[in-house]
Amino acid sequence: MTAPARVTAPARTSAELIRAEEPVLAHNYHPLPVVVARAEGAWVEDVEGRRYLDMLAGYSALNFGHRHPALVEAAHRQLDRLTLTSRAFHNDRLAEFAERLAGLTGLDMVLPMNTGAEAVESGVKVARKWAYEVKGVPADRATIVVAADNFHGRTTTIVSFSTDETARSGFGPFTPGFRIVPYNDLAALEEAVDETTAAVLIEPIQGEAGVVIPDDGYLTGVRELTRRKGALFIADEIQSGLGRTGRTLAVEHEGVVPDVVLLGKALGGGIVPVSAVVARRDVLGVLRPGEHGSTFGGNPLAAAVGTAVVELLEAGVFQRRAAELGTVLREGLAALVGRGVVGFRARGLWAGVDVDPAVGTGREIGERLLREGVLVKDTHGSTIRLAPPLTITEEELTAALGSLARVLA
Ligand code: IF1
Repeated sequence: MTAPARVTAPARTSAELIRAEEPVLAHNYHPLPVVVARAEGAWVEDVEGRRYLDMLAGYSALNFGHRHPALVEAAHRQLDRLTLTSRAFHNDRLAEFAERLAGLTGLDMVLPMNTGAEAVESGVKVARKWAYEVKGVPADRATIVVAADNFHGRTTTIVSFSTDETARSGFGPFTPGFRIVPYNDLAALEEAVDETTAAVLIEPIQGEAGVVIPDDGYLTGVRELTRRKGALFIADEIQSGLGRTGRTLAVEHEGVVPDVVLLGKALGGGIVPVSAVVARRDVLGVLRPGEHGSTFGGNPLAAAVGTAVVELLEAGVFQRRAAELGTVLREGLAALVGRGVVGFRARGLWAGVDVDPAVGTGREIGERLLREGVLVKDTHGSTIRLAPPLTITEEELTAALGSLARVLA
């Protein structure tokens, strides 16, 4: 990587930059002590030039690696033409983005937004409106059923249905109309879904919970139950989607087609925030002009990058890579069970690894791996998440697993 030309004031060191943040940046994160300055592919470089293998990939927002050439090229090309019009006018990028994203997911219609939480909020609003106008639920009586240990974002409505006290406490009063059932429990879902239910909103694999994969048949059961009871099946694929699990969408592992799919993170290629609600026409068709919107939703720069992301996924190469390298990941983790790892869950290039608490907390393992030149993020307790870019090579993945073995020894 060529370092950019130095500008005016002498650059501050990592330590100086970390110190400078303290009085002026809200403390809503506790980052590992590394200050990234450059990145390419699966590798990041800190201010002092130390290199690290990125095994977090922006929580799956960097599925195509840092600065994928095709995505950077699409962004540069659009930056030199048009970046924002608002939706008060059409722009020449949005039709193709919507057509190709709908085609990729097998659904009919797209509502373009920016962050994952906005896609989730938009999905909640559309499901409620569909319940009143199509299903005939009495006004303001619609319920949405969600799973315990969910993670769908940080807005006040979304944390209203979180079961994580850290995400909720201090942010009330909360939005009513949500029912919480245990994940992976069809009997509990059967009981919670009734004539007031607009939708069931679940992650096909629970990310923040620690890459929790439901039993085979669960997603099929949710699909059958929601169809039988006339409720929408909303799959939050913001973290699990776009190649991460070895398929375009994680629901494909059971051949299930939801009524609504929520996408985000990697849809923006790690360059701009791009999210979307993709759904059947009779669901998104409930929205009429003026009823929902967003200043940046569907902007031409986002649409150009989003289209380039969809183009990367259309051939299925990244999905196959994630599936193939996923075997290397699983075998590597299986070899560590009993050697510091007490259990793991993995699908494609995505794993939740439960480390023996006696060996260390997730945070401590992250700090040790940092010193080994590998970046990971713990989820809870002694569980770490592994989610490298799908462009990682087998050698890089094997090296990362070797580092994990060393820090667990
Ligand atoms: C943070 C967690 C992951 C998501 C799913 C919606 C959203 C997310 C399945 C909202 C976002 C991010 C949020 C980010 C860290 C990361 C995260 F640790 F918070 F839970 F990935 F697991 N649905 N997840 O995973 O998307 O609004 O953030 O674009 O809050 O620190 P967003």
